[in-house]
Amino acid sequence: MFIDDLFSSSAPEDSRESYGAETFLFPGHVRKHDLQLINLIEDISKQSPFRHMVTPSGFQMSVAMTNCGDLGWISGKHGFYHYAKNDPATEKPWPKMPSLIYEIAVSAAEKAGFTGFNPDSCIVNRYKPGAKLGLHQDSDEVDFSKPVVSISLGLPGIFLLGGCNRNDPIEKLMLNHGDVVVWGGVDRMRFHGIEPIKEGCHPLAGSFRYNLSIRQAGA
Ligand code: MD3
Ligand code: FE
Repeated sequence: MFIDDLFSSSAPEDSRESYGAETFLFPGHVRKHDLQLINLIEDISKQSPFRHMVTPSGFQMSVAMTNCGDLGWISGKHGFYHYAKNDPATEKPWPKMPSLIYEIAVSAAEKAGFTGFNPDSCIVNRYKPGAKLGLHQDSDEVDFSKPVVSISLGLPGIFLLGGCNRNDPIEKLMLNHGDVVVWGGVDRMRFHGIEPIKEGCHPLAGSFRYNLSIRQAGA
């Protein structure tokens, strides 16, 4: 199969919205793989279950998380965030990154102008209504020249997109089922978060929002 088949829109002109110099939203671009992606999340969570990480201040995050790929993002003792080869819950390697997720990420990164992306990690976030993600930067990866690709599934979420300083103005944008976002370059260190998810029922995902964020975490 051609990589392009894995990431295309039904829109005549590939729709791509810019939210910064190197921030791109591809609305609904993976909707055609939605059932497969939901099934992959189910497989992953059977091997490495969803859990609530602990923040440095000792609180449990409302978002449930797991990972796939060679490296997984975890919080260790005292909420020390880092990437690890093994899932501490199973003491085994994380589930392999499914090729569909890998190919979507590489293809999306290319469409956003990022070549040479070789992701080794995918964080799987699961939000139930009321769950949120506070404003933060992603800074635990080794090489910040590599982009992050995000895939949203299930219930919609209001994404908070700030700038590289915590006090910069924040733009709100809705992330819907099947949306893909790519960030990199000058936008890689932007603060971002997710507002509390509203109640709802999605035909495939039930009362959850899922987000896959695909990264090159190692060297
Ligand atoms: C903006 N997850 O897990 S990735 C995360 O919807 C996280 O669950 C979001 O933020 C979610 O850390 C979606 C969003 C993301 C990732 C990297 C970025 C946004 C970014 C880097 C720079 C700017
Ligand atoms: Fe993040």
